[in-house]
Amino acid sequence: MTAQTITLSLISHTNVGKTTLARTLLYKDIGEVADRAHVTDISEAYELTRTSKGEVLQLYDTPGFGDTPRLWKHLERANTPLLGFLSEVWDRFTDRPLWCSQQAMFNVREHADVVLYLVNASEEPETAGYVEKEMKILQWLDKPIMVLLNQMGSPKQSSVEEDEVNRWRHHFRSISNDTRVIAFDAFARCWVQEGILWKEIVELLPAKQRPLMENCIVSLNERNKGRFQKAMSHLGSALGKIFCDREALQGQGFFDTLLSKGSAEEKAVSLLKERTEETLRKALTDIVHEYELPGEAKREISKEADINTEKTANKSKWAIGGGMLSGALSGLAADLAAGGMTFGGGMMLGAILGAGGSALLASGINTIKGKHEDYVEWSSEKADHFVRGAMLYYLAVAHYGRGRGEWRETKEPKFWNDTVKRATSRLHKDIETVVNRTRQTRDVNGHAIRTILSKATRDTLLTLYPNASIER
Ligand SMILES: Nc1nc2c(ncn2[C@@H]2O[C@H](COP(=O)(O)OP(=O)(O)O)[C@@H](O)[C@H]2O)c(=O)[nH]1
Ligand SMILES: [Mg+2]
Repeated sequence: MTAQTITLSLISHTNVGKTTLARTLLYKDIGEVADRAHVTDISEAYELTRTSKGEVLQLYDTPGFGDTPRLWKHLERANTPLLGFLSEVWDRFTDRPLWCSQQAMFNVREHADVVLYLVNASEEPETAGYVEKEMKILQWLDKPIMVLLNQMGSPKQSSVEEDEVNRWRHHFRSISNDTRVIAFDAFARCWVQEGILWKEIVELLPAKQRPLMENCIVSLNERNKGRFQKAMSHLGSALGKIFCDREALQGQGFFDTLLSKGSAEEKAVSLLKERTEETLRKALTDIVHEYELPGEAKREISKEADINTEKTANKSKWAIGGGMLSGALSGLAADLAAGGMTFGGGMMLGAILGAGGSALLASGINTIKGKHEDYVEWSSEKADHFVRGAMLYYLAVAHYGRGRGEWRETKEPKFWNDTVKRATSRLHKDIETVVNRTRQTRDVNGHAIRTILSKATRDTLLTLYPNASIER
């Protein structure tokens, strides 16, 4: 360790989620994770960032405290509790809890500039008796302590989350008056929360180390900003491509329609939709990988969307006779939209493509009588449904801690939906204008859409995390 390094030590009771959180922060599969005690039995350092000047922020994943009542009794008996305990020899295999506790304490004493003490927030503060004793031990080691609440469950509205954090703050105040506590879930954390943690750490460090930490933060922010911009770029260009896409209507005889072979519009819509699905799926997989998550946007979800196409086709059949395809689609969309885009029965891609909330259906189709040919394209009128779907998907990926394993689509909290909807409603007219311009200028890379999508997403993240700051 050099003077150019700041060291954070992840400490907790065993099995709370240190290694999982380390993976989430490092965007790497380090160590071993399992739902049992003392899986990690030696401390290991990993680089969180290295600046161009060689300054390093490093994170130690450590073995957890174990058998805290016995450990505590042991410490109480000794005259100089820490020295006594740390100089004793514990067997790594036959007395794993005390060996691991000792390793964790060595690590803090020798290396830590700041201790990140992780707590399982799915327990009640009052019943997690080991917390108080472990905090006391850490206080003897005399390093600044930051408490992180892990296992918070799925993301919550900021006011609800704040109430929960306050309960723990209150509890920690009885141990030490100035303990800092923030929510930091290993499974469902968002990268913007990292900024909140780094700011807290600056304040905990001695003044002479702060400039070094500030430089490391610049480097960490660059990485997060880069990922955000790339994700917006993948989604923006997908939307650009989708809105510039059109499918020509092929001529069709009266008997084809009579024999239910499908109208020219239906065929064209189906082809357009297929390409749209593929474009979206690819962009969604790209953002999953941008966040260094294993896995991809799955095919099955597209199948789910296909079922809806089926329904659409049936529903629209009578209307096509009257030459009102887009009207039929919008009518159905209105029914679906009335319930809002809930994720009750659907998955993320499904939400964009048709299941549950139906952005595609809601977006509607324009049948255009062109100069040379007739064609269908997505209507710009409700383009914000697409934008909303893309934002919801982005939120899901940005909250998917890598420690959780391979990317899977999950039901997402309803308040995201409401927050995203508010952000896109405010920009409704602008989105429509941008989409129309995208078409006129054949902006297939979606530059203009990306700008408005980034704005709406940034606004949403700041609504979800009012304490965060996001650089432009
Ligand atoms: N639900 C949930 N489970 C978690 C979270 N973090 C860790 N876990 C689980 O808790 C268990 C212990 O995790 P691990 O990282 O090995 O804990 P460690 O002993 O503190 O390093 C594993 O089964 C993890 O999947 C979290 O934020 N939420
Ligand atoms: Mg571990």
